[in-house]
Amino acid sequence: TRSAQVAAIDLGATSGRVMIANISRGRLELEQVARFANDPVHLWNGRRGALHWDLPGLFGQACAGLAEAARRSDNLVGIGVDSWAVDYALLRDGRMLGLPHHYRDTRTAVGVETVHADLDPVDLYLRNGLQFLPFTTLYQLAAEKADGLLDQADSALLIPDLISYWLTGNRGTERTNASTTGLLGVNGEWDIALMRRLGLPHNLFGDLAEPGTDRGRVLPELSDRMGLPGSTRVTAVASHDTASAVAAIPMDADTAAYISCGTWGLVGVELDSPNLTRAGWKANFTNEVGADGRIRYLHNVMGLWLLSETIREYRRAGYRADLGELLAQAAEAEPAFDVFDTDDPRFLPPGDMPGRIRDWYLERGLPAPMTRPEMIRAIVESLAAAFAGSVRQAAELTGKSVETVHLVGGGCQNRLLCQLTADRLGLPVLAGPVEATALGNVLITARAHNLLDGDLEAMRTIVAKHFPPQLYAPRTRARRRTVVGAGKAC
Ligand code: LRH
Repeated sequence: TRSAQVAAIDLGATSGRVMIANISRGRLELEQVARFANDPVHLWNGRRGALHWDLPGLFGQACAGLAEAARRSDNLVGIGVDSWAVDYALLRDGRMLGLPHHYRDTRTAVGVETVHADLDPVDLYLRNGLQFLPFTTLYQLAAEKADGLLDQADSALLIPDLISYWLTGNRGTERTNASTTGLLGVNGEWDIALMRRLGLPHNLFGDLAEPGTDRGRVLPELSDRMGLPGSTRVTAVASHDTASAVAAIPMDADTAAYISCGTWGLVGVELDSPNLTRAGWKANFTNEVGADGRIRYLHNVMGLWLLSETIREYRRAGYRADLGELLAQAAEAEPAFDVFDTDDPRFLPPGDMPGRIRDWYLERGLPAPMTRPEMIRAIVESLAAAFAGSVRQAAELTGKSVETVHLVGGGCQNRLLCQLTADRLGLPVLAGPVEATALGNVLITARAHNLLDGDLEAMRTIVAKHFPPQLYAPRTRARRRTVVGAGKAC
């Protein structure tokens, strides 16, 4: 049989990329055809400034990437789109109303206040199963309502659905990403009663679609401009980037925990059904929907954001800060500092990260990292400690025996982070693939086009074969072979 290609548009909060996968007879090759920065824009709105995503710019870059993908392939059959979760565009009559807000914009504080005034956070958790994040879509919509913006909209699209809509003219809301809005019940369907209770329109997002659903052909005027075959179709993949990443982790879900580490570090395990316990709520663990109906039971750890914002601040201050060099120096530095709490909400918005981290120590009367290598070491140590802590909690909260930890995404290239995580857990860390998200994306499109078949496990076997992970053995002396959960269920 002739080989075929599928393309992935994978938009991360720091950068976006377009990848093509060449698939023939069970073989899978992945090639990056475009990579571009995702630089948010700060716009004055008449009353205050707000942080937005430059969606038209990202769409332009994605289209340029697709044009390159078309040049490099001879049988491009499908395209899938994934991105970071929770954010959305408001539309009226099919037209976008202003640029989507960035989830790190601070306007959501109002939304949190109004929602929690009406609904006890525990009740909300029992309804939607989500950890508390101040930027979950429902808080953003509540803030939007307070601003009077919701009245103008007749629909909303999550970011990957918006890109798919601009490509095809067809709308839909894909389920894995919808599960991050806070508006899906734990039964996986829209919670209309919750929307009514919060005074939100109940038909904003429209019908839910499963990963693998066809979104139709690329609009002829676009496919002509990009040089795509007229037959190229768009598939709704597991469009939440983390859902795509988890789909492509070459793990045995019964005995593994995972860390999907990019801008965020998403740390948890895969379950067959939601796990709703008071302990899980307290530990801020979430139940997000994964590919093939799996549940991503995980906690959001701050992730590489702490490093990238620190480097950005150093450069802003005029230092030539190179992350590779600093990491090498950090690996040599003595771990002379306590770890700091990476979950502290002060680290969420963009800004002077080294200053905020230093404040965290000084407020507690603790010695603070002062030099740049010390700061990088403290960040990586603290991330590794947070990763290890969340893996342990995931095991405890679900009763799973965790024997290995898979670390995928950009973070798997950070050797110090992988090693320190293994050391802190006393468990082997299996690092890679770095492009797990794009892989999960192309796998679902390929399956929708019958280029491969089988369940999630079969897809993970393909990943394991073509992208064998790198082992980081724990250097700790007292090795425990597993991290065993208590098996408590309430
Ligand atoms: C990672 C991610 C994560 C969400 C956050 C908004 O990119 O999608 O899963 O919690 O961004």
